Amino acid sequence: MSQRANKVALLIGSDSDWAVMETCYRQLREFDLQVDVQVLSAHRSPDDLRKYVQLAEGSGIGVFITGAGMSAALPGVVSAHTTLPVIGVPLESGILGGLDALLSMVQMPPGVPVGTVAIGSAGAKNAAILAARILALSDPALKSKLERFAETQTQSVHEKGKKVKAKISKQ
Ligand code: RP5
Repeated sequence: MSQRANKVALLIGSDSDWAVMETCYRQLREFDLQVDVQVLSAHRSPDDLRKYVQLAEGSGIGVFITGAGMSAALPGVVSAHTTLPVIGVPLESGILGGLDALLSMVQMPPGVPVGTVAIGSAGAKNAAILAARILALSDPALKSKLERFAETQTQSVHEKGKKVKAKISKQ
């Protein structure tokens, strides 16, 4: 029998992707999620990638987050080898500023979905929150953490509003 699917596989195409994807890792850990980080490339280590994805479900992975730049085949290839949800984070790498990776991830053919988020660190953070929301469907404690996260975020907007009003009142 396979384990409960409550872990996140965080895959990056190269170590050069980690500087941005560390944001994703930190956000996942803030939700106390178990994260398996792997450098696996669709183009440079295709056999290793396929083997990892095929074994992942049996090892308790519930969702994949994949960050890659340039032609960014990583999330599409992962999605081709699994029925688990796959989130793609397009990364800036090279002269096209991440637009290349964005289009590669978002333009998947019908039948092989990749949920694509924004380019760079905003996308990396949202990928973590989206993965947590997916896992929270079967984890009430994680859902409570997401609710607290949203409340804290709302509170920070209130504080920003107060700061702007204070600046205006001094003018
Ligand atoms: C992609 O190529 C990786 O995801 C990375 O964003 C980009 C460049 O890789 P390196 O040349 O830095 O290893 O496969």
